[in-house]
Amino acid sequence: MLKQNNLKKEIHPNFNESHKNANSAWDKDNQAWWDWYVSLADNSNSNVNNTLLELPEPPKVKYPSKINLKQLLSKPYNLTEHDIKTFQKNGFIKLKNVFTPGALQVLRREILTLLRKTFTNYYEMKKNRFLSLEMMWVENSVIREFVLSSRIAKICADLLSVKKIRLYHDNALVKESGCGRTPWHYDDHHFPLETNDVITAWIPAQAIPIEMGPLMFAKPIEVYKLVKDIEFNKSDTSYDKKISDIFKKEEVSIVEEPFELGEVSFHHNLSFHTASENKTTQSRIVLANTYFADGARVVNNPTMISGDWKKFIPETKPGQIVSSKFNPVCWPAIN
Ligand SMILES: O=C(O)CCC(=O)C(=O)O
Ligand SMILES: [Fe+2]
Repeated sequence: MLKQNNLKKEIHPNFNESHKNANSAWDKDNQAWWDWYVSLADNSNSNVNNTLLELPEPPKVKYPSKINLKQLLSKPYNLTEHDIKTFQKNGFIKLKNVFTPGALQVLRREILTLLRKTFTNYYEMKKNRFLSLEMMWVENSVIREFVLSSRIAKICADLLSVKKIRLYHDNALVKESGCGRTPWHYDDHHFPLETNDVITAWIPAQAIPIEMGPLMFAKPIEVYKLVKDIEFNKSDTSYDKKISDIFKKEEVSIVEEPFELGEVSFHHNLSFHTASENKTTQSRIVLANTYFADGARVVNNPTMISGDWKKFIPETKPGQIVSSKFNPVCWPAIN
């Protein structure tokens, strides 16, 4: 069954015009950052009279016990040399069966509970929004298992071919029904880390069909060189449009594929990516954990595009090595 859609096009009211200069620091929270950020996506090709695909709630499965979950999240994944080469060539990889349906049901339940707690009128306000939560692992012991998971962290260290990695941050990235596109970007723009050994594990808490807006990637990794000199524009959709035009003109290969339940993508901070609108009636709930090679420093000049970074790396100045209590070593596992 199809429903009326109303994809968001206007700049969200939380966007503050006072940010005249992309070189200034971001002075608001992470949610305001995402409200601003998705307003930079070009949605001119999406038809407001479009229809939403009616999807049922994800099917219920048996919950794993606490001990079982801990074991699942620390069990090594069978990563091959070919996987590592593919990641290093393309800048991303999608791996199936990283998590079980039971584990993901726990993750989804927990993120939904936090959304309801954080946004008191969650069900009324969520339509067309990109909602985000971060630093969940500090307070929530269940989410902590997923963020500090040695199964995930070892995959990340192996894909980067580094010995030791730390957490930059966790992020629930919730693209609600009717929310428009995520702009084209690479994360090197966003993370104020003086290294390219940075990787994000993008963990869907349900299957993501094409209509829900799975993360999509341009490949190989080098395509960032085609667009790295395009100036970021903080107040309109021109940056997103220019990237898209160049990729079309250069016939860059774009991978937009659904995520089956249990599938996780891993992307490098130089990998260009975007995501389409959520044209379904269900929330696209994802946990995105970013890790980096131990020893990295904060860049000398973080900008507004680096968002709320001081919250993720407290008590650390530009130029200093990142090792705060919120950036624990996740691989090798401590316990
Ligand atoms: O979830 C999205 O739509 C975008 C996520 C993203 O850009 C990232 O995880 O780096
Ligand atoms: Fe990103």
